[in-house]
Amino acid sequence: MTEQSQPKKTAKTESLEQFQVDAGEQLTTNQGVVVDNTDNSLKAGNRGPSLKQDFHFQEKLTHFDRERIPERVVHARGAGAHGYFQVYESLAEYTKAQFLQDPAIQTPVFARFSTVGGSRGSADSVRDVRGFSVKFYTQEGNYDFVGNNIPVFFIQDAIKFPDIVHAIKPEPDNEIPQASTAHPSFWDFISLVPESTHMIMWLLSDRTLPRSFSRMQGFGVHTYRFVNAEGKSRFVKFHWKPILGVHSLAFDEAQKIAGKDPDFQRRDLWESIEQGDYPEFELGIQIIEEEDEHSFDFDILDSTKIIPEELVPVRPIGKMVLNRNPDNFFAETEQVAFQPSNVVPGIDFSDDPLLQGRLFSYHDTQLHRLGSPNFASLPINRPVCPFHNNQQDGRMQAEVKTSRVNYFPNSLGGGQPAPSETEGYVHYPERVEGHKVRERSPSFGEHFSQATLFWNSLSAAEKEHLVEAAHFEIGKVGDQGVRERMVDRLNHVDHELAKLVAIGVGVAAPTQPVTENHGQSSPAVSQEQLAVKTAKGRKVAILAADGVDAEQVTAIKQALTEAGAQAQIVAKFMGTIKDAKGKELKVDKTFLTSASVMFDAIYVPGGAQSIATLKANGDAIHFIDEAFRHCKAIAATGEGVELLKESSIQGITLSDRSPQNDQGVISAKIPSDLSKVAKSFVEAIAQHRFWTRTSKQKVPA
Ligand code: HDD
Repeated sequence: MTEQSQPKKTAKTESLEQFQVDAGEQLTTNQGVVVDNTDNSLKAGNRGPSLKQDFHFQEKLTHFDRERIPERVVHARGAGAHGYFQVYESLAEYTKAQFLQDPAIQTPVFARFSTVGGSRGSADSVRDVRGFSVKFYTQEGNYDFVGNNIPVFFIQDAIKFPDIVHAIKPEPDNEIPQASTAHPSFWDFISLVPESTHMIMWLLSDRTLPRSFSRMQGFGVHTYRFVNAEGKSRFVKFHWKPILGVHSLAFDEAQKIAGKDPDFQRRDLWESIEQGDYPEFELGIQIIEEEDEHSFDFDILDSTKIIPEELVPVRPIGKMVLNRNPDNFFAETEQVAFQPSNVVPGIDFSDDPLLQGRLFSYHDTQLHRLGSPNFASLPINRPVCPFHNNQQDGRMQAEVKTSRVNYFPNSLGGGQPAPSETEGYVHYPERVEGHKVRERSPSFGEHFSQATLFWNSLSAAEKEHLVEAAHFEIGKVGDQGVRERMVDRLNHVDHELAKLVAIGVGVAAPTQPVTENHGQSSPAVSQEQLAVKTAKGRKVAILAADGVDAEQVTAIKQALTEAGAQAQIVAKFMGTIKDAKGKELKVDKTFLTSASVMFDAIYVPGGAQSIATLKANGDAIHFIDEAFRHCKAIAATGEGVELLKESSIQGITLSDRSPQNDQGVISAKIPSDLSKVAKSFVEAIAQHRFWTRTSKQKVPA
């Protein structure tokens, strides 16, 4: 990145800089004593036993022994980035939150994206919900948005959270499986908890296989409140939309990536920021007037329900840009502590029983995970506005509080720090009454209608993927009773769906629907509606060997670069290859260090010798077969078309003369106009995937 394109420093960058420590020149102990030798412990004789007085050894080893802290009990695997948020126009009508008033203000943020079930070292690309957390460092204190890439949740009441998480996590006897819901205890729980039905429809959909963190939505899930300066409250739901559109991996691809590059999404986030392709998300809100609270046929406090965008449109209010990678993973991404209870004046809670429990749980978990009530003064968690109170001492208190008083009221400290009568956070004075009961409101009682709405809204390809996911997930359950209960559950959603799933999981198909499908849909939930046709940020493999036609490579590569995509030459060995005229071309990856699943598209340039070599290389053929199976754009020019013919791809017309584009396979045997081929290829890449490619199942990959 050039010096000029370096992102502007934010108040948070400056706050973090105070704590930055460089590697230094001399190795010292933590006490600052210079170390003369760190390779040999102190011994009695050079073959003798080690000595207890070796303070350097003791310090080095004892610190090492304590390097790990407990991982997050959920969302342990994640990646973070710094950036800023800027509102489009003042939202004073709805909220007094200061960071939502002025379009000129850039509020620093730190975002963390995560999987839910896997451990810290698990793979990124597994089928799972993704966490979407944003800490806004506002001038009125930290506001934490702690959401997911799915707008609903498994359960309605926080008291069931330990149960659902136990069911999701590896089973307690053998700790199998890692980072996967495809196991008996998860589906056992789901099959007994009807309120989870809507969520598992989303879980089985492509939403849980995002292509990257920058290509997925984020949702606040709960209904929150906005409160304006006059004290008027309205309900609000939050939605983040990625500027690059919502795109997913193919399931088989995601599973293979988990082995080939377990850091796939973390790497993508990191590299896109390093390259200056900053991930951007637009924040939108749905506003519901207080008097409309009960005007829906579901309860807006029920986190297993969406408010369909057709009923309440989403209004875009601002944009987040992530433009700086963390300096230290542990200090920032691991130690960042998100809490839905971190709100600023103008943003308040609703009575959603799931949210209410979260308001307790996150603070509690940070105390355990970070080990001290002083976690809030860790560099990444510190607000950028002044903060003072009488909370004292505790483990790892790093601040030296200089005041003589640490209580309120006081006279010795001039009565300070004192609460403000004008600016303080005032909880919305909602009127509440009722008996103390352990009950669920009857308005939370209907569990299938929105699951049906979701199913009805999917495209044919999305439905096919969902059924395949169900075959996989429920098919991994040995217990016939659980599988039968799940088919029965899906029969409450849609009869056809239940029949399609039943075939794959060895259960007799239900003969009758439980209820007729209501036939309603909400197009906004289909991610095909949210796809953005751009080749920006896409990765393209150019398969080549000695003798490749460099003119073709250059023309296509240039068009890809102009479209914001990145092209890499993949060959048998690292180093260089020679083009047909003997000029050297740098190899970026080999067939061993990469795989088709790490790219969005493939290009095979001509050159008789290059193609003859690739034809004899099973890895090159497999590259093409696999990319075809995963519905990716493929282009071939000149003799490159011969390599496609050698592969197992089928059901596609390949050109013997003028450029041809059949279902995303672009071929030009006689490439008279490379710019036309390039244009067609870029358009195909921008389409992301050709999910409906008819013959894909026949291709072994
Ligand atoms: Fe949670 C972490 C999102 C329900 C208890 N949750 C956590 C993170 C995200 C979410 C994104 C990771 C934060 C980070 O990056 O550090 N959780 C959600 C959403 C929920 C939800 C969108 C439903 C709408 N969670 C939920 C409930 C409870 C928790 C009902 C408990 C009552 N969640 C936790 C936790 C975690 C957490 C145990 C683990 C690590 C952490 O908090 O910091 O407290």
